[in-house]
Amino acid sequence: MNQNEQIRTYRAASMSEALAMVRRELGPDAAILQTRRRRGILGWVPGGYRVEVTASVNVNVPSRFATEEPSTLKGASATDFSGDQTVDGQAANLADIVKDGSRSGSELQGDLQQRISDLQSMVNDLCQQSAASGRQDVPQELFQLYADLIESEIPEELARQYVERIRATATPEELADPLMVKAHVGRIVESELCVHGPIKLEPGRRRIVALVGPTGVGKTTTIAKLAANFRLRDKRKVGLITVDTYRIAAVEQLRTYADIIDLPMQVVSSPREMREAAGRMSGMDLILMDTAGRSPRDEVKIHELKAFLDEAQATDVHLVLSAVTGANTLVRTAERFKIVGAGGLILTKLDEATAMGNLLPLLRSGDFPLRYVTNGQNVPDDIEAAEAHRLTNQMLDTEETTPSPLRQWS
Ligand SMILES: Nc1nc2c(ncn2[C@@H]2O[C@H](COP(=O)(O)OP(=O)(O)OP(=O)(O)O)[C@@H](O)[C@H]2O)c(=O)[nH]1
Ligand SMILES: [Mg+2]
Repeated sequence: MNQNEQIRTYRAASMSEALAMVRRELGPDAAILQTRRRRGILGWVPGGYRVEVTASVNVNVPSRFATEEPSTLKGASATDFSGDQTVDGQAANLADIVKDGSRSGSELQGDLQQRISDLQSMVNDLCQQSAASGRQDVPQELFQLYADLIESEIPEELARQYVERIRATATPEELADPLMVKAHVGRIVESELCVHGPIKLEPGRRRIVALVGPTGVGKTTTIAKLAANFRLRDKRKVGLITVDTYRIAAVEQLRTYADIIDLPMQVVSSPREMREAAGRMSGMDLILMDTAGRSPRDEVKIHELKAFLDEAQATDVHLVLSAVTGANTLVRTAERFKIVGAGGLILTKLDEATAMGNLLPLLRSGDFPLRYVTNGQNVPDDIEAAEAHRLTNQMLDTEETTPSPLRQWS
């Protein structure tokens, strides 16, 4: 067996199935190095799995549980384990049963099933003990807070930091009251959010606002919402430019909105045409520029986009991201779009998010001040100026409020 073959991973629908595979392929001396359970539907689809066991026959480590005192295994199984009570020991018992030629087929099968089920509950309990020991640094009285933060999808490391800060700064009265603890963490989170609120138009100063971002996040729909509100509600002179000529449907999508709201619109297909198009709209208060969705991994396309934006001399480049995106992807994607000068943020699809703690790492990084959030497909209504207090409540799930239409926009 070469170096790569020393450690193997087995996936199965159940722990007993996975352990049986380990035994069959690596034999009874194999050490179980790690077990993982997967949430979700994977175990129920054909070929899917719910349990992953990493095992080795050659790596010279004892089972990671082998050094535990037998007392720490108390309750690992209701069965009376004879002899060695480690996972390795139980695996050896299995081997003895198999080698014992005096047993009938059905006896052997029954014994094996019993032993495998013992082994399964032992591994389950050890996994639980192991998970619980990882939580030891969360103080008992703040465990509910920690669990709530994780439930809100705040990344674990960040949740621990908040718990630590609360432990260091909260008064004993606060610590005794879960609502006060939640309010305290709310104040910390709110103070960290980088939120700048809506675009402010000044008389005599034309703004060119471009929306950029990955495909399908809601750029065009958000342009339509912004345009309709600035034009119809605030009575501003608004023009549209689209550089999304990659799809005919994209141009038509924006043109439909331009016709309904009665706005001038220019279609630009090269950086050279951009300056002329912007020139033709010199009398506007606000030019909103729609761009084609770009994969954050496609550097060539992102540089192409930059050439258009430079030519337009855009005053604001806002990155549009969907709130239904993992915390790490949000941060990495935002990083990639810095190249085009994106300095503001619009978060879309808040209505589809089941939790919002995933937004926190990006919003507290300070690099992308949040300007708007959108919460539905309706143009022009489903957009709000970003507001730190409200967003904090949504993220921590501490308040259910429906804003009035006026507060939504201004
Ligand atoms: N639920 C929900 N859907 C939204 C929201 N904003 C946009 N959408 C929907 O998201 C889909 C994509 O919206 P578009 O505006 O075409 O997205 P885009 O970023 O312009 O897409 P590309 O130009 O293809 O990159 C449409 O079905 C929109 O109705 C929102 O806030 N909530
Ligand atoms: Mg679009």
